Formats: sequence, C-alpha cells, structure tokens
Amino acid sequence: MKKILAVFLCTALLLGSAAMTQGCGKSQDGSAGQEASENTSSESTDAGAPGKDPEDGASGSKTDGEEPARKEDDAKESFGPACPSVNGALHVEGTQLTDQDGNPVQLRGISTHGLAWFPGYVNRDCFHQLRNEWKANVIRLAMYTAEYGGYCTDGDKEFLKQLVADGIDYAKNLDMYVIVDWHILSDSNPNMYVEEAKAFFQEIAGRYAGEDHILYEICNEPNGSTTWDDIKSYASQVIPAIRAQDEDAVILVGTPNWSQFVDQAAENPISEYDNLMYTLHFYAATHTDDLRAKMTDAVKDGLPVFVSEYGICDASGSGAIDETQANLWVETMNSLNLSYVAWNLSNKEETSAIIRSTCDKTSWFTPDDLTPSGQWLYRTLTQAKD
Ligand code: IDC
Repeated sequence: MKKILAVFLCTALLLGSAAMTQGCGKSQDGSAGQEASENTSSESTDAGAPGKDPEDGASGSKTDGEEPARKEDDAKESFGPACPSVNGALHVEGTQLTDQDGNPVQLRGISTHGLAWFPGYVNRDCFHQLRNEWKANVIRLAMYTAEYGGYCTDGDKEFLKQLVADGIDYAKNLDMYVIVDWHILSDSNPNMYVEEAKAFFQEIAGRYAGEDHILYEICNEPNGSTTWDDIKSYASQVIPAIRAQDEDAVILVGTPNWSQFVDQAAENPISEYDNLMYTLHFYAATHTDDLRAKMTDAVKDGLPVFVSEYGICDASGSGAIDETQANLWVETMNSLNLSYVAWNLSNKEETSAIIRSTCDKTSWFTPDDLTPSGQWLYRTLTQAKD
C-alpha cells in the first residue's frame, strides 16, 4: 500500500511539475472547479458562484471552441483494464458484461458531479490522468435533469449537450468507455420528463451510433413512490429511441428506491431488448449487509447488475467514511465481476468529492489535492483486483 502511494506521489509530482512548467498545472478556468449553484436550501452557495451562468465556468472544456487534443499515442500507452481499442463494443451475456468476443469485462471509474455545476472537469488532461495513473477505464457523465441548471428545467440544453459530446470525445480519444447519465433525482419519477429523455437519447445515440465506447444510463435514481412498473413503462419508450439509432449499445436502467430495489427488477426484468443492465447504487456508511445481499441475490437470480454510482460516505454524499464497509463492497463486487463507478469528480466541500475544496485545478492532481475519498479511490483502482 505504502509502495503504491509512494509511486503515485513521485509520478504525480513529476507530472504535476511538468504540467506546471507547461502552464497547465493550474486551471485556466478559476471558476471551473466551483459549483455554479444549486437550488437546495441546505447547499452551500459559494461566493461568486450563485446565479452564475454555467457557461462562464466552461473554459476548461472544449466548448470554448478549442478542439480536444488528439494524441494518438494515448491509446497505445500501457494501460491494463479493458478498453475500447482492445475489447470493442460491450454486450451482456447472462449476468455478465462482456467484450466483443464474449470475454467478461469489468468497468471501474468515476462519475462527474453535475455537469452544469462542475463543467471544468470535462477536459482531456483530467481524463488522461484518471486513465493512465488511476487506471479508470470508464467515466460517467452525470447530467442532472431537474435540479438547478437541470436539462429539463432551467438549464442551457445546448451547453449541456456540448459537454456530453466533449466528454464522449475525450473518452474516445483516450480509449475509455463512457456512460451518458440522465441524472434524475428530485424529479423522482422518470416519466415526468419522458419526452425530453426520448429526444435527448435519440439525438446523442444518433450522433454516436457507430461508436463502441458509449453506454447509456436512462434514469439515475427513480425514488419516492415510483414503482418498477413506472420505470418499465418509461424504459419501454426510451430504449426504442436509443435502439432506433444504435442497435446494441449497453443500456443501464435504474431501479426503485434510489436504484436499490434490484430484487424487483430481478423478479420481472425487461424482456423485449438485449444488452440491458440494471443499476444498484450504495453509500457504504449508510448501506451495508442488507443491500449487499440484495445485490448478490439479484445476480444469483440472473439479473445483470451494474453499480453506476457509489460513495464510501453516507447517502447524503457527506458525513463520515466507512472504509471497512467500502472494502467489503469492493470485495463483493469484484467477486461477482461487477462494474462500479464512484461519486464524484469535483472539489465540492462534501465527503464524496475526490478533490479538496481548496484545490481549483481541474487536472494533474497531486496526492495533496485529494480528499480521503479521493485517496481511497486511487488506492482501490490501482490495487490488483485479487
Ligand atoms: C448529491 C451531490 C450534492 C448535491 C445533491 C443534490 O453530492 O452535492 O447537492 O446531489 O443535487 C445520489 C445521487 C447524487 C447525489 C448523491 C449524494 O445520485 O446525485 O449527489 N447520492 O447525495 N444518490 C444517493 C446519494
């Protein structure tokens, strides 16, 4: 463990100082690492941030007109985990995510925070570091639908779509998989914005129909009184919108109760389409043995489960870390060869953020820039699986 950290420290410091020399160690976008604002009253509204037009925070991404750097060598650098150039298009066989040849594949990586609030982390250098140093082979692009700046409420749709497109392009150039996440949350029932979802997924899937590296997550966390039947009804409209453009991309479907009731999906899965997986989300300081057993049982019952979001703190995204539970979750997910994606790539002042709130860089992070969640994630992704 110590050795790994020491290697990371040296590499990161070297890369960090090299980047500083080139003038890119520091964000060119002072505001990109700060949240634009949120509508929840309990949330902090950073000085200078509230009411800020999300576009102001976008200069760290390609949306400023700058083309993403296309460095062909990136895809050839030694990497290890499954990646699109080697494993190609993903499929689902039984409960297992597989590659183009039917070999089992595990995706492990990180989710952005809300794209509207933290657009600056969608940049090539950031993804590059996560891939090469952290060994992440997937990035999840979380686009809130109904919170402040949400795609279906007061958000700037074109700006958000451009950020999604940038993230997809950066992932492709870096030979990583990417998840396009329709991040419902306060809009607890996905049917609330089903027309917007159909139009969004049809457009994105149409634009990237020939790409092998994209997965679609059609509803982050249905919650409240939303039933599995409600979700199935939503899925039966959104999946065909994607399939009309892309016949076989893997599609992730949320489950009731904040994507925890995978048992309900296992009892009555969606039978009309292939290459579907069902999401389970956990926060280790809140969800322990019971939810873990639900996950294991669902897989045993034949459900393909994908952990598209988890944290090692409590379900608020903050509070104390429970490393013992977190490691038990990782052990179980690894034993089932499940894929898992951590929440979140931001410097928000909350436990689940991997970057310290005092760090305004949006790439080339050094160990000092990482929160305890970030340090744990780095160790977990870089450790040998067994
Ligand atoms: C949280 C963010 C927090 C934000 C809040 C509401 O960490 O900064 O203020 O959303 O927008 C989830 C959700 C995810 C939550 C996360 C932590 O998918 O959006 O992010 N969480 O509460 N499910 C369980 C926990």
